[in-house]
Amino acid sequence: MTDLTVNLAGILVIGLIVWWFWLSKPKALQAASGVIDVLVEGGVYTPARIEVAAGQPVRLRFLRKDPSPCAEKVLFDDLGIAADLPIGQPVELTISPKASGEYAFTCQMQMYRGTLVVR
Ligand SMILES: [Cu+2]
Repeated sequence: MTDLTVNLAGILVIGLIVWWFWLSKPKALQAASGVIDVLVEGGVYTPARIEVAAGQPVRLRFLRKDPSPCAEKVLFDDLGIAADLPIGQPVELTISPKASGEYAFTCQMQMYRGTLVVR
């Protein structure tokens, strides 16, 4: 009986973590011009959804405040871009997406998740 309770509690916690990291909706949408600041803190990129125009280079400046090793890299898998993010030091990436579409950017464990929307 006690084991069952513990298991149920564990499942509940896992469910909350899944919801928080994978299912909660991105909060922000931002049109691009110049440099876009992306804050890396508290398990989310802010903004987590960034809209840019196709064929134009976009500069994203990541500022990591989260000391967790989870946040130490940002990866744009589909674009072949990866960068280390030192704590408290802005890291600027210039990205030139050619084709429109949605490009995910994540930490190396895919807990931080964002989307670059190219139109
Ligand atoms: Cu991570």
